[in-house]
Order: sequence, then structure tokens, then C-alpha cells
Amino acid sequence: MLSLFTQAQLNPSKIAIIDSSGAYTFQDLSALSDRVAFYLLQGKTDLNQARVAFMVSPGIDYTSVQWGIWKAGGIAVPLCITYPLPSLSYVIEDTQAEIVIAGPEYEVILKDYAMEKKIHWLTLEKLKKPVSPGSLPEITNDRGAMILYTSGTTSLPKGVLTTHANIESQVSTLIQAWEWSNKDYTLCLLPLHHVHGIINVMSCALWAGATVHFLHPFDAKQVFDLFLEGKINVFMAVPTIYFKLISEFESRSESERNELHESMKRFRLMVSGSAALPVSVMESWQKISGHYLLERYGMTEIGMAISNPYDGERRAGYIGKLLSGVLARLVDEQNQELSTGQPGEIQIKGPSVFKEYWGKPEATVKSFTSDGWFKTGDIAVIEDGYYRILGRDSVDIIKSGGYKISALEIEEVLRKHPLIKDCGVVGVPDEEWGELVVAAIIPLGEIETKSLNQWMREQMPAYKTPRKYLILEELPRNAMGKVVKNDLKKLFA
Ligand code: MLC
Ligand code: AMP
Repeated sequence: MLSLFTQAQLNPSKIAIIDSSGAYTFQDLSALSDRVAFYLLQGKTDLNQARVAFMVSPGIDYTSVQWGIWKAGGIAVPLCITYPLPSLSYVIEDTQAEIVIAGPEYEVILKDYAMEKKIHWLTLEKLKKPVSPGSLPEITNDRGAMILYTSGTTSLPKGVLTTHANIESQVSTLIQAWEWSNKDYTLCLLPLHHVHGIINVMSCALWAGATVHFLHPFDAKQVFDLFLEGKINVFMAVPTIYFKLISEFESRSESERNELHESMKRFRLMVSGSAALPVSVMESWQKISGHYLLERYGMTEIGMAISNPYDGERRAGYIGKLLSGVLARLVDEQNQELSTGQPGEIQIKGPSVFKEYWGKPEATVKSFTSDGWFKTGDIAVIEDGYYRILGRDSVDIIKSGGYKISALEIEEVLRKHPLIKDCGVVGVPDEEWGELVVAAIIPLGEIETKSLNQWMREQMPAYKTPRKYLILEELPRNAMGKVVKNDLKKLFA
């Protein structure tokens, strides 16, 4: 049995999940996920790593489907609930998903597509019907467990395949480092198609026997209402969320602020990650909550690798020190290890590092050195034993709202528009979002940015679409004809 499921036996009557439909014990979660597994297995003894894509809202349904897929021996492929069909079908086709599960809100987006492609179509409603129990397969740790999509320096997102052993390593490292226990109670407001929400919040909490309260969609006011109830003691978010909470806090009366301050002061732990935490946000948050945020660094391919200490000095502007079990080195462009104090690319080894990019053997080989180090593409320096991120080696990777976004992916979509001759996409600094996605376009005729924006939102999720368009006659290029992205960025200043 996977270690993640042990709490269901150790603490069956403890509340595991709270969502808008109610409160569920570990026993409930176990029984509901067994039912999903039995349903998926009908007529089979093991899904044998078949990919099961699911579009389900955060909460008990999401978790019981995820656990059910694992119990039946499948690979879980969570679909982003704000994706339009072209982004969803890319993931479903790229993973060659055999089964698609949809919650009631998402049936309308996926049903016709699944029928047309003859993919086994299951609704949550169906999965909730009684089914005769059978036996569940033995799941070994080396099996594939999950595929999450991440954008990179190729135009199309890549599926990151992690095994159960990878997930166990990612989770157990954090449980130990941040002292998770069954006394904890956390709020999950992050999307559940990325590691931050899935691993750091949901899986760590459930593994430790803690309670997860799901809030969806994110709403700063509701977050504070929940804080005031006094049960939540562990909170994790991306810098944009802290920024939004600070704005909400500042809009409150003095007595409300005092009340909120008192409730937050009682938290055990508050963590920020997925993007650089501006020192200004950290300082404001400390004033309003009494907490010096713990900043940490990770990536879909490696889970969390570097973290400020739970006990000990947390440094603003630094991502901290290596987590236990993680090996890292900084290297120059020739992959030569650098001595301390010199900036270089972070490369990582260890049991939490993913298995492969799904169906992309060449990309997998390219992302590792010949001696097995994973190349993160992040440039850092070590100062007094603490890592500090300096930037990325690719200008085409943008981090906005904690989401990793590929400029090349957006350019590819923009170029499909009949009125666009050429374009260049960059990320420009933004206090709230970290970076804002912006696009320069060379139109073929009269183009209205309002309708272009609407068209883009039908092709890709809102969080990837450009926030600003600049119409140019030509793009800044170097002598070789290559677009100079840093010059392009200056045009948006
Ligand atoms: C959305 N909007 C944006 C935007 N995203 N504007 C600028 N830049 C962006 N990136 C716009 C929307 O289009 C919308 O405008 C308005 O903002 C509100 O959108 P929303 O989607 O409703 O936003 P909100 O709910 O406020 O969400 C903000 C957020 C969300 C911060 C909660 O972005 C989020 O959940 N981010 C977390 C991502 C995450 O989990 N990353 C971890 C990856 S794993 P309009 O015009 O449509 O009304 C990883 C590894 C690691 O990185 O280390 O953790
Ligand atoms: P993703 O591919 O979505 O998993 O995003 C991983 C990337 O997020 C890393 O490669 C970093 O560039 C960035 N990242 C994560 N945590 C931090 C942090 N604390 N500071 C700066 N960048 C971060």
C-alpha cells in the first residue's frame, strides 16, 4: 500500500477534507477512492499505468478520483479546470489517456470531444454509483503515478512523469523539513494541476493526517474569513496571492485588521514559493501577520529542492539551503562545477527527480547531463550557505502569478491568427504578478486587440494570454535576424 494511504487506517475518524459540500474523514476518503478504483477496474485486475485524465474541482471529489486512479494502478493526469478545449485535448492526446473523468461543471467542455475520439468517458455521477467491491492490485513504487504539464523552452508543454517513489520522496522530505503533523490544518487554494497545490499542500497534509480545507476559486475575502475561524495553522501560497491578501488587508478597518493580525499570529507556518518573493511583499506580510515567510524553491520535475529553515534564520531574497536527500551543484555553461560564490545553473540529483518527459525521450535526454544531473535552467549563487536566485537561462520562460509560461507557446498560437504576420512575446516585471505576459505583433491589416484577446482566450487559459499588445511595424532583431527579446521588453516600459 502507498504510504500516502496509511492515515486512513491510523486515523479513520479524523477529518481529512473540508470543501463546499461538507467534511470528510480519512475513512470516507478511503472508501470513496476505493469505489472509484473498483469502478475503473471493472473487468480488469490492474490498470497497468493506463493514463486517466480527470477534470474535477478541488475537494473531496478531486482527491478521491486521484487516489482511486492510483489504487487501480493507473497514472493520474489532472486537467486544469480553466483550460479551454484546445489545451485540454493537447494533454489528453499527448498522454494517450484511455479514460477521461469529468465533474458536472466540465462535462459540457469534454463530452463531445471524448465521444468523437472514442475515449472511455466517465462522469463523477457514474463513479458515485454503488459498485461491487473487488480486489485492488499491488502498486510498486517504481510505477508511473502522475503526469503534470509544464511549459519550457519548447513551444509545446511537456508532460512530467513522476513515479510513486518520486512522490513519496517529495512529500516525506517536506513533512520532515516543515514538521507537518496530524495536528495541522491547512487551506488549499492553489490549482491542482501543479506540484505546489498537489504535493506541498494536499499530499503533505493527507500523508501527515492533517486536515485540508479546499477553497475554490481563490477569493481574498473568503481566505480571511477562514483565517478568522481560527482553525487553519499552515498556509502556503505564491507571491501573487500574498500580494492580493495584503491589498485586501489594507482595505479593512482598524479593528478588523487587529483581529486578522491576531488570528494569523497563531499560525504555525506560512510558506511562499513558485516564484521569487519580493522583499517588499515579505516585509508587508510580516507587519500584517507577524510571520516571516518561509521561502522555498522547487520545480515540477524535482519537487522541492531548496528551502529556508523551519527553525533557524530565514533570509529575505534567498531560497535557503538544500533539503535533506537532495543533491545540488552550480555549473557554468560547460557543465563545470563552480566554486562557492560564483553564479551558475542549479543542477539537481536525488530520489525526488522525475522519471521522464512523457513520450519525449529526446527532451528527457537533453534535460540531464551525461552523469545524471537535472538541468533546472535557473541561475543562482550561494552566499553564506544560502542560495539566491539570479534569474533563468532562458528569456522565453515567464513566471506570472506562479505559473510557468512559455513565450514560444504563446507566439505559436498568435501566429495562427489570420491577421498576424509575426509576433514576439516577453515577460515584463510586475509587482503583483511577478511578470506580465505581453506581446508585440506585426499585423497583416487592421487588428482589434479586444477581439484578438477574446480569440486568444478560446485557444489557451486566461493565465497564459497576453495582458498587453503592442502593434509594431517590425520586431527588434540582431544582425542574424533573431528577435532581441531584451530590446523588445524595453518597448513595453
Ligand atoms: C489571471 N489574470 C492575470 C493573470 N492570471 N492577469 C495578469 N497576469 C496573470 N498571470 C487575470 C485574469 O485574466 C482575470 O482577468 C483576473 O486576473 C482574475 O483572474 P483569475 O484567474 O480569477 O485570477 P485569480 O483567481 O485572482 O488568480 C490569481 C492566482 C492564480 C494567483 C490565485 O494565478 C493562481 O492560483 N496561481 C498559482 C499558480 C500555481 O499554483 N503555480 C505553481 C506551479 S508549480 P479578467 O479580465 O479575465 O477578469 C511550481 C513549482 C514550485 O511553480 O516551486 O511550486
Ligand atoms: P514550474 O515549472 O511551474 O514547476 O516552475 C518551476 C520554476 O519556478 C523554477 O524553475 C523557478 O524558476 C521558479 N521558482 C520556484 N520557486 C521559486 C522561488 N522561491 N524563487 C524564484 N523562482 C522560483
